Amino acid sequence: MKPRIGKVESYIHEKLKREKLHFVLLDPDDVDPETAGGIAEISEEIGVDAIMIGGSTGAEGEVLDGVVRAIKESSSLPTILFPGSHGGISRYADAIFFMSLLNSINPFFITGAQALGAFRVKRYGIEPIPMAYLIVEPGETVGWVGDAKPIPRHKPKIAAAYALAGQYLGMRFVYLEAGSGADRPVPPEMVAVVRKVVDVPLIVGGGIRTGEQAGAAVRAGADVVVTGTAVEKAGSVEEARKKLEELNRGIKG
Ligand code: 1GP
Repeated sequence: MKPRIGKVESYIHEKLKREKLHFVLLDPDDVDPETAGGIAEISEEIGVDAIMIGGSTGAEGEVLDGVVRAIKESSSLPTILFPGSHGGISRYADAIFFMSLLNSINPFFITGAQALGAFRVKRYGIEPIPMAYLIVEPGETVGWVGDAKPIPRHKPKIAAAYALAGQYLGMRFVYLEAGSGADRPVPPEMVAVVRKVVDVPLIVGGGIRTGEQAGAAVRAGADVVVTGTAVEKAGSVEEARKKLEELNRGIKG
């Protein structure tokens, strides 16, 4: 039996036929529901493609539900959970990156949290999107919390080997993550080497603050660019809009 591709994953594939995509990540530990709703609304207006919701610390329970609901009320963009563990599941989201942190040294982050969360994803009817998640230096909080052995920035072949292993294990997306708030994004040279090796869509995030950095990721071969901190820290709604426009232009050209 073939795996059933859900609505959100089909939407991503359809859009990728025409353009590169921009996902905005909101961490419920950093933004309140009202701010999250406001950012989601602007995101939709300017042509962002989806909202991801999650974080490594505290993005759980009522706090997570409140942010997901506020986003759903303010925009019609797909909402995709980006969980730090099985705690990061909300019944109000459309989909979940059902991800395995392949370069963790702790089996909890490779298969353990996934097993603990699987029944809840099924019960709530959230669309699972299988994804290989790879932490690149510096890795930031998610690298530390996830017991990752971050891939050295100057070793793109290690990233490519893990990414291909993820694809061969059946994962339908690969995510190269420098860590939220990283002072440098994943090097474009690494993105390019991984792009050459894998066939599944490649997501790149962590430390992308400018349109130029977002454009560099796309030119190197990223299909989806994720931005979070740059927008969350914009300071005001108007600044957030400007920042989102700049990042979106970098990605969509
Ligand atoms: C983190 O890749 C995302 O998981 C986004 O990172 O917050 O640095 O944009 P930033």
